[in-house]
Amino acid sequence: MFRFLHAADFHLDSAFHALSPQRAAERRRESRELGARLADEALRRGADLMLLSGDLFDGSDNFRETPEELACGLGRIGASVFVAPGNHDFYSSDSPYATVEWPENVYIFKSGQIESVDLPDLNCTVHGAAFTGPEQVPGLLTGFAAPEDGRIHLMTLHGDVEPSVARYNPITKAEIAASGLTYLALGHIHAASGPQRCGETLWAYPGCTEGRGFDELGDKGFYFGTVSDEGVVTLEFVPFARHRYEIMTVDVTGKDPREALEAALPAWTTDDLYRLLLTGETDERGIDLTALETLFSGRFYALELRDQTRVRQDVWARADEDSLRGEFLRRLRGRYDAAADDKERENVTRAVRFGLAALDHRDIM
Ligand SMILES: [Mn+2]
Repeated sequence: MFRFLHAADFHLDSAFHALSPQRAAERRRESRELGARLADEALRRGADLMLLSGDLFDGSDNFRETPEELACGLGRIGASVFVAPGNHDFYSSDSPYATVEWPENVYIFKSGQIESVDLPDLNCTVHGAAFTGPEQVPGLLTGFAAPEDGRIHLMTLHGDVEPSVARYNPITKAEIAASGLTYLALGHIHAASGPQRCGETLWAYPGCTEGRGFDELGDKGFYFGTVSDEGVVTLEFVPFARHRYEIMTVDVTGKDPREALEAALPAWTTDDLYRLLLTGETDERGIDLTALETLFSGRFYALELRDQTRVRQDVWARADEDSLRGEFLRRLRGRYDAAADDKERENVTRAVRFGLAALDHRDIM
């Protein structure tokens, strides 16, 4: 029996454009600690090998320290580490895989041909290949079949299973089924796939280790796997991200927005980045987003509030009045009813709020 850690898509040195410059710098700094954190985790769990399936770096113009610190962290593990470069960190003579000194236990696949490394102590062979450019159109797994030699056969690859467009190492399920592999450790897709089976081969995407935006929500991490002597693989997903992205919808109809938020939020959000969508109906004053942000922002790593509420129906009640207010409401009501979509209704709602505030000499929020 042996144990392995499978991770991918670190995208180190991502820019984090959507964050404040201070938060962005902090997250880039944190991301440089990933190698050390993974090493601690691999040592604590007694991993016998590590499979890293590409896109470890976001691009080719890294801070020099980033690959150096990753190399340093991985060197502490002692166990063998296998890296299959992907489309963002493809192998070339000026990539960090060539320019940084990697420790002896780290094996980097460098070519667009499958290479195989025997690990006799584990009765195992690890196969892999690299992207050598930003795209890899011929599938790297095409025609591959592991020898029937009684060994466990693992492979690490960056690639796209059954893609609609073949740009990033297209892999068919038939090829996986014909591969004879015990486990195919993939990278490229940023959501964890769960264990998948084609023929006798188990395969999975662990997803990215850290979400980078509101399109990468929830827990992110890696797979920790066990291979029995009979070649049965079990996978455990290990959440490992420092910060999670979450989108939450809070209906504030008939409630004080502050209380509605208090009731809806989980107890612990300090490390996480939240987008809170306020929905439902509000009175003509709407929601004071700035005040809410001041109240709540300290509870989050980063907070984004969006007002998607509609103005309550009774706001229109005085549309029959023979007054400036009545005239204003009648005109806006006409536009609201004729609005083609939600966006337009939202604009009319905003106009109603601003207009009524002006008529009542209230401050506009
Ligand atoms: Mn990729």
